[in-house]
Amino acid sequence: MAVKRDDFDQLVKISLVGDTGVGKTSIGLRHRCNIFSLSSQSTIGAEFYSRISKYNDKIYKLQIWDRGGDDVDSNSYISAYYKGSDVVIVVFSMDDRKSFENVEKKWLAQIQKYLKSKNLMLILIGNKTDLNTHKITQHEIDSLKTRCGFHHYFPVSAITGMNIAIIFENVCQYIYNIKPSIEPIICTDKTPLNINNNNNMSKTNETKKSCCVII
Ligand SMILES: Nc1nc2c(ncn2[C@@H]2O[C@H](COP(=O)(O)OP(=O)(O)O)[C@@H](O)[C@H]2O)c(=O)[nH]1
Ligand SMILES: [Mg+2]
Repeated sequence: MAVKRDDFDQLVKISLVGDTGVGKTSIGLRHRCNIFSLSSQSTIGAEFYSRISKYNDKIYKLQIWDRGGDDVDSNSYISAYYKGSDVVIVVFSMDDRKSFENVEKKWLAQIQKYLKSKNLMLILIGNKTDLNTHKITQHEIDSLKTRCGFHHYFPVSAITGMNIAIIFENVCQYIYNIKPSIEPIICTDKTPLNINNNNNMSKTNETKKSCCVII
């Protein structure tokens, strides 16, 4: 069935977080365009893209936010980034131990501070599984998942595309089963914009109508 871009039942905000370099932007690119680009550039501020997904009889507009500036710790930036999130995906890299340690130490601590939603879906992703320099054991991942209450863990690779589509299918399934009615995110044109313009995130009619980016 052909679905019009703005014809959907629910808007679902998904926030990607994790240390710089773990592959958040590459995962987004793989999901959005099914490509991998070696020339990925650092994300400045925050960007989002939208994808329409269908699950059973429902059509979801997934709005995926990709955060740059991990070192920006202004309360207003962080709080605006998380605001209204239905799902948070925390990414670490299989070849970077520090990025794994920061899942709990930095990212979960931040999520707990800024997001109070009781229905929040938390997903843990270990990216770069295509490399054979894994620095984290499955036991450590399982124990982190249980300890921190992640709903799912997915080993993925933005290079091969492994497991990336399935993550978003799981999101739709969760929303369908657990959250029958999510309030749409209301953004007005007064929301401050500060976006890098290396993709279609500039302030076009489309973004004015749909949503915003913060810094
Ligand atoms: N081997 C491998 N490299 C990856 C993968 N995903 C991203 N990268 C590389 O990791 C670097 C950082 O990726 P990027 O998406 O910009 O990370 P971000 O800072 O978290 O957005 C880039 O050089 C990517 O080419 C992956 O699945 N496998
Ligand atoms: Mg990035």
